[in-house]
Amino acid sequence: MPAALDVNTLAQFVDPLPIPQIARRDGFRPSPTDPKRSVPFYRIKAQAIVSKVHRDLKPTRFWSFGPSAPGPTFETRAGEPLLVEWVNALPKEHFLPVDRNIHGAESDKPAVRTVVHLHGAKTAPDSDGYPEDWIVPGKSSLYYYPNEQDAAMLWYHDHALGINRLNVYAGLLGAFFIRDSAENALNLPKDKYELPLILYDRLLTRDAQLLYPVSTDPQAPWVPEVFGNAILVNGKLFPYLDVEPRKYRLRVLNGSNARTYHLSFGNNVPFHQIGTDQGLLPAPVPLTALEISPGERADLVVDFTEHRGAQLVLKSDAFVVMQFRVTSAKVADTSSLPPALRPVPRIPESQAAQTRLLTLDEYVNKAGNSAMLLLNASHWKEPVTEKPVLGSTEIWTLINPTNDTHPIHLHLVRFQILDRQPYEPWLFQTKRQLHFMGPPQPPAPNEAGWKDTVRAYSRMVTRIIVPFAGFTGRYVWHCHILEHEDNEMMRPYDVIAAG
Ligand SMILES: [Cu+2]
Repeated sequence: MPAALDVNTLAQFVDPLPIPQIARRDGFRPSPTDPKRSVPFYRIKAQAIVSKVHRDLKPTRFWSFGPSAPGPTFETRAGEPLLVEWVNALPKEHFLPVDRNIHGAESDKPAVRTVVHLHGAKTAPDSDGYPEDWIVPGKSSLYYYPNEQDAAMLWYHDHALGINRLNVYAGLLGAFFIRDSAENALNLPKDKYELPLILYDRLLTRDAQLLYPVSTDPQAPWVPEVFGNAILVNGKLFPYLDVEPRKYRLRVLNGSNARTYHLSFGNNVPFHQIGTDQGLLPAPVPLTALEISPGERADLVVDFTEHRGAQLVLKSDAFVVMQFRVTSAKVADTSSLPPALRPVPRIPESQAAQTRLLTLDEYVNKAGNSAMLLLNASHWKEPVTEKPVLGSTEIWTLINPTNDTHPIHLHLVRFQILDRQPYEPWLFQTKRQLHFMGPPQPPAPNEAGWKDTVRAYSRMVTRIIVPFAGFTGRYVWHCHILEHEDNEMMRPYDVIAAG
């Protein structure tokens, strides 16, 4: 493998934080559900680009949606549908190592395939980016997004079976905001005071190219997780941002393959979390540190008023992420941080029509290394076993005997976390008995909103309550550690019509 870059040799805070441009409409098209109505139409091309991640590095090759990675940010409003033609304009060869042992990426499949999933969207199955609905270079898919859901930060990314981890690592992702009047009425910081912070770590070589590692076994190149040496924010390494001494709204997305961030400004600088994956929390939650796993989003309000003239560094564990330079000018901040945001009524457990026990399983090879992960001990190709009824509510009990946290994502739906409880894995594995080792722990206040991705912690039972609403048809649920998802911690599920 080529040598990795020593990022500590680079100057920090020499590049301004880039803000992805807003996606531009390419006209209007008839609505597929109501041809008398015309809806905004976008054409977005997945293509190869080069981009400088740092002032002192050579340009890096990426694949992106449009001319930059991350791709353009969609801005839309609840109830305002739109159409996107996702075009595969990628080269014919992959520049990252495709593992032909992985399901769906066998040697009879084209190396370059893409399909786009809008994470967090309530979308019909034929526009949800089913992993087998990939297209090859030269083809495109027209997807319809009704946006009939609360204001939230969603994100779009590649979801192609067996190579999703490579395509997202290459840069195929971007942000998608839905706004609504309830959010507008809160007078939160907006326009230039509201910024996406799209985080992903990448392994960079000394000549600043993406390195996707492989195992030492050429027969099985898959690695169980990829962690980078460089944390990029909106595509830059160690960026800075000039801010005014006032409130800012930061929309954080963890778009990493495997890394969980623990973000803080150091010195216990307080901030508030006002929203989670699927929109606003009931009330702002004061924090000094934020844990965020792949796939999750956090809506933060940071008040720089008390830091006039200071420089604050955002860190994650030992990593420097970015710098905020607070100007010393006096400014008038007319935005608010209201004490109440949006009601999130807790769903009573009695509402659940069914409870499913679902295991998160890891399998090791003879050398003791991780070789594969499954959901409920089932491969992707096995018959569908989860068939919730449209309009019903279910409890999904996620049993995690592994040593990893798995961020579990369900397509189509939003859910609430009921609790997490430590249990004894061996008893469950041998006798299928759930023996708890401690009391159930309710979700932290900053998780007590609508979620679409939940951290299932090691040796814990994590319970979520899920109303299945929107559409019938085939969707997927999976771990959002992309190496796990590809091999093959992902399962189809069917939403079925009430009998
Ligand atoms: Cu996982």
